[in-house]
Amino acid sequence: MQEQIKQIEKVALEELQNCNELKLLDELRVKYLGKKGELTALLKMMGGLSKEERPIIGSMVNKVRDELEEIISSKTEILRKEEIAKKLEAESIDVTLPSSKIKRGSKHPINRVIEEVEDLFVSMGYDVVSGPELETDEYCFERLNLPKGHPARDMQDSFYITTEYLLRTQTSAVQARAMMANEEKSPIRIIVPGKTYRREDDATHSHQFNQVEGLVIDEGITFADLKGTLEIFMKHMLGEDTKLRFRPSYFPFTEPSYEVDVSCFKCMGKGCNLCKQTGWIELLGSGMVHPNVLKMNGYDPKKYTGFAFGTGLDRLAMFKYGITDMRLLYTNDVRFLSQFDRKDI
Ligand code: 2NM
Repeated sequence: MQEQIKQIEKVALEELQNCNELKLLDELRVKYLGKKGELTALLKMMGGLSKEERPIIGSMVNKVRDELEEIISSKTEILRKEEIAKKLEAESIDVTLPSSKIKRGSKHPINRVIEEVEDLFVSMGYDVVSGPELETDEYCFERLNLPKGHPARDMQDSFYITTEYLLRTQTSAVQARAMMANEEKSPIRIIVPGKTYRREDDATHSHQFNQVEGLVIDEGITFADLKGTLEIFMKHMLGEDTKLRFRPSYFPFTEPSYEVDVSCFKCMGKGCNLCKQTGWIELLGSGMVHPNVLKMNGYDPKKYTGFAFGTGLDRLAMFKYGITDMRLLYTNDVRFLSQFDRKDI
C-alpha cells in the first residue's frame, strides 16, 4: 500500500509538472483529490488495515494530499495571473489612434434664431431669462391683468393640467416672475425665449411653438424706446432695408398696444403671394406695460414706465430661411435639418 501511495505521488507530481492549463489543472485536482479521486479511494480502503498500519498509511496519504493541494493552489494562482496578462496583452487599445469619423449634427433653425436674438439683445445690455413651462394661472394670467373670467383669456385656449396649473400660453409669465423676484424693484431689461403651448393644431399653428418676449422697465421709458428697439431687432434679423408699421391693437397687459408689421422681404413691399399683395407681414405684438401689471408685480407706475413685445420664433425662422411649411420645423427630418449646418446663413 505504501508503494501504491508513492507511485500515485510520483505520477501526480509528474503530471502537475507538465500541466500548463487551468482546465487541465482542475481535472488533475478532481483525479487525485476529488470525492472519487485516487487518494480518497485509498483512505476509504483503510478500514481493512491493521491497527498498526492505519496511522502510518493515514498520515502518508494526508501528507501527499497536502502536498498536492499546495502545488495545485499555487500553480492555479500562477496560471490565472498568466491568463490575465495574456488577455490584457491581446486586448490592449492604442488610445493614440484617430477615431472613426462621426457626422456632426446641425443646429436646429429655431435654435439658430434664438441664439441670434440672444446675441443681439445681450449686446444691448439685456439679460436672457427662462422659467417653467408648467405655469400657474396666477403668473400666466392673473399677474398679467387677465383675471378669471376676462374675455381675453379666450384668445389663448390652453392645456390645463389642474384648475391652477397649465402649460404656459406665453412667456410673459416669466416676465411677471422677474418683476416679482426683483426685490429692490430696480429697472429691468430682459428677453425670455422659450416654448409655449396653445390648444390649436393646423397647417399654420402647432400646439407647441417658440416665442421670444422682451420687457424693459425704467424711469422715463417711452414708446420711442419701443419703436427704436424693435427697429434694431427687425433690421438685424431680416435686413437693413426692413421697414416697420405699428397698428393699434389690444393686449390685456399693455396699454396702448400695437401689432407690428414688417415690410415684405420677398417683394420689398411691392406685393407678392407671401404678403398676400399687401407689402406687409405681421410679425410682432407690443405695447407699453399696463399700469395694472406694474402695480400687481410690485412696481410703482408713478415712478416707472415700460415697454414689452413678443414674437413667434417659428415664423421668424421661416421667413429668415425661406421655409414654407411649418411642420418641417417639428418633424425632425434630417434631410431638412442638415441644411442648417452652413456658416453663411
Ligand atoms: C406680447 C405683446 C405685447 C408682453 C407683456 C409683458 C408683461 F410682462 F410686461 F406684461 N410681457 N410680454 C407682451 C406685450 C407680449 O406678445 C405678443
